[in-house]
Amino acid sequence: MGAIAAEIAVDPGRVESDLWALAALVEADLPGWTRTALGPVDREARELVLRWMADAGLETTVDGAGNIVGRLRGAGATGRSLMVGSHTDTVVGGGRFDGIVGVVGAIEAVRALREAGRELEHDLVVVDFFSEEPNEFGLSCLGSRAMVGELTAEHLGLLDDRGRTLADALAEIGIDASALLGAHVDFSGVDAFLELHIEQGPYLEQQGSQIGLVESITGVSRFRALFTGRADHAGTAPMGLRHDAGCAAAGTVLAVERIAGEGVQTRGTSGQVTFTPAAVNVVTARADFRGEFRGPEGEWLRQAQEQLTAAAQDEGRQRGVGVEVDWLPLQEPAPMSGPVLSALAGVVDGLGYSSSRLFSGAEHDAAVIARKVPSGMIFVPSHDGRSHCPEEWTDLVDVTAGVTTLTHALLALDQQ
Ligand code: HGY
Ligand code: MN
Ligand code: MN
Repeated sequence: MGAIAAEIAVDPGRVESDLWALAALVEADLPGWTRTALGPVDREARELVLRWMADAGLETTVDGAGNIVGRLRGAGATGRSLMVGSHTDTVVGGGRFDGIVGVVGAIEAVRALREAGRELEHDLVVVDFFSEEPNEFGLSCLGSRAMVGELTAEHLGLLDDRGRTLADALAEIGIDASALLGAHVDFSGVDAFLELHIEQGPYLEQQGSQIGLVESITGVSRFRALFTGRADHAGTAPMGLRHDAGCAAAGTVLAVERIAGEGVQTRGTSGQVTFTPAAVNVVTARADFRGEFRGPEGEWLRQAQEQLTAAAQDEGRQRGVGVEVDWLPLQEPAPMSGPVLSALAGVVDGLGYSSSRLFSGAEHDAAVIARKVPSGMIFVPSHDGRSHCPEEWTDLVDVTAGVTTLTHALLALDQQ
């Protein structure tokens, strides 16, 4: 590590202790390290983050969208600020690092700067974004979207598989829908946003790089497909007379895979598949599943939507099965800020870390905030490229390198 890091000491012990404290707050009846945003233990984890922020000297609030926001006043009376943060909610069966590294790292950066007596000119705003992972309504980055003013009453009317609206689900955890819609922030005073995050892929480990500098973040297009057929006896209903919703859904799931396989750096995934009745000797009357496409080009994502919708309708037509495909608003690919990327590259070189530039196939709050503020992401390697699973792992030495980079990047951006 280079000389410039010597005077500011990020404490690996504190970082590790915080990571494991959050890892202990999980839904015990679910696999991996599960802490879903609308789940039972998220509230306890968020109380812990609030306390860490306050102990680090941040003025804390929770905004109308459930985002935890900590502010450290800067020395300059400029009213300008730098924003940094990530999320602490997980997918079901997730790991201990996705998002969490970015929140723990941001708080540790504040501690390290204060202990070194380094005061920024800018205010420093640390955010634990609410509900970054897709919820049962298929909507991800809920807190950051609310912050940039992208959420609408239409989003609040989205239904989960139980017929509950998003507004109802939020009310159950004390988030008022109108407060959510009013949580948008005036970003005109924010000069840059940084997010530290695990790569969640294999590239950095393959390259032997300690730090990843993200050039752009994937676009995402999610949908819910519903197939309505007819229940029949599995033994007596002739194959040619069936209206098998399950087969129509299965054909569409394979179409997701086929369409995504035809693109460049594109991905397609189907999940949450439900057959009703779930009986081995009854022809499936109703089937539904959620799916998504990802890619670096918005135009490809729009074409994939059209292709998939057509494929689903064709699967339905072949079987006399009704088809509905509902698309969520497309999340456009997000280029990171060139000047922020250059500043990050200078910091990494100054610290003596090896680094690679890369595209992020994972979505992040930074993709949303980047629509308002020059943004950058710092990645640290994921062991075996695994994430969204219990095997998710990043060595503490790599997490510490990421937090050190984040800390010095804030200093560098403060001086720009
Ligand atoms: O799905 C993602 O890429 C992110 O983890 N929400
Ligand atoms: Mn994730
Ligand atoms: Mn994440």
